[in-house]
Amino acid sequence: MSNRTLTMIKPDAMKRGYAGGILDMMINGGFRVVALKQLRLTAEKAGEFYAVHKERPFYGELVEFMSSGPIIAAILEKENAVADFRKLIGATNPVNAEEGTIRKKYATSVGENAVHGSDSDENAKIESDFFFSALERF
Ligand code: 3AN
Repeated sequence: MSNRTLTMIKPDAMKRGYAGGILDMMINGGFRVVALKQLRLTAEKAGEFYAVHKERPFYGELVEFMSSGPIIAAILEKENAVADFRKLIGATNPVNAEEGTIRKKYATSVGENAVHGSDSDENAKIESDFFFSALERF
């Protein structure tokens, strides 16, 4: 079990000014910020990040959306980080997200769902290395 996960605050939440509120929920949820940056993905980089979804019907839409504006990427630390963070963000589709979750409060649709959270320890490492060098982690 690893104690780190990778999150992104997605373009929809950034555009609506929710970044501060979302970071607040992460920190109040017991997660420590190990690394953090604001950046805009190119379509190519967004496609690379979501390569596992390449065959899914929503892939093109997802790549377009994730490169449509700035995002915040961060590595978060907590015991049992991956599973606990998935609990904090809530279901992929905000309609199914529980009360008190980030997606319940801030997401608008299954595509534009405000935040990303790694789905396994293995992917948390791959995704963290995608965004951050060793010098950017504290
Ligand atoms: P999660 O983000 O909860 O891990 P995944 O890994 O199934 O969900 O999907 C990755 C991303 O793809 C989602 N965050 C969402 O933006 C997008 N996505 C997933 N399912 C759909 C869908 N049915 N239609 C449009 N976009 C979707």
